[in-house]
Amino acid sequence: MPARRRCTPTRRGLRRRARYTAFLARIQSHAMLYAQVHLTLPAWIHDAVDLQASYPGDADKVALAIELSRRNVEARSGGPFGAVVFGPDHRVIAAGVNRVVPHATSLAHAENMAYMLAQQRLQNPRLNQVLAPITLATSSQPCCQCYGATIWAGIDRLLIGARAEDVMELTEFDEGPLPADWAGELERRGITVVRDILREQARQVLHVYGQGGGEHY
Ligand code: AZG
Ligand code: ZN
Repeated sequence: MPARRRCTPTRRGLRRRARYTAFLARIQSHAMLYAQVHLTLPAWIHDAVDLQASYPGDADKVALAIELSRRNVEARSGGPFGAVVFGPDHRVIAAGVNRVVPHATSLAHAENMAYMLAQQRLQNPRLNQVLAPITLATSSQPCCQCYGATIWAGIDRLLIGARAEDVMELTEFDEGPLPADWAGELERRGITVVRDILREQARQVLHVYGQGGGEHY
């Protein structure tokens, strides 16, 4: 293959650099006041989630959350986490995957995405004021941020695949501090917690992400 020649920048290159410099100057001077946030799931989510399907068992529900985490890694559309909100008929109300890096938003964890989208669909910040019981299935134990969100989202059951220690063993994510009796605190607020559902499958996705040198933050 012929060696690439270093050449002087083209006019197009210079224009692009000038636009980038102007963009940096604008954000550095805080000239733009942002007044809205737009968060999305990746386009593949429509192939992965069937709103008509029923997921009757706890393992069926967590299996879907793990499958979303796997696809998110495969598609490089975010971190190795998936979560799904289910209604009393065992059908999906909303799904979420981690979108932190694509959206430059530390709040965009899988569980938070699923809660926000379910709240928009039901038009209520407390999901179980509309339908009950509401279940959240998550591929990994909620981090400290999503733990807080779980208290106020209005769910009745929390189904968990991998543990926080699995996340921190297999990847470089920091899951943050939780109350020593975090599960008891949820139970006292009426949220049933079931852990270690398909834990090995959930760990496998974390392992693949950790080995692949995927981004963490
Ligand atoms: C995370 N932990 C969970 N459970 N979910 C996410 O989306 C995360 N992102 N970083 N740690
Ligand atoms: Zn989280």
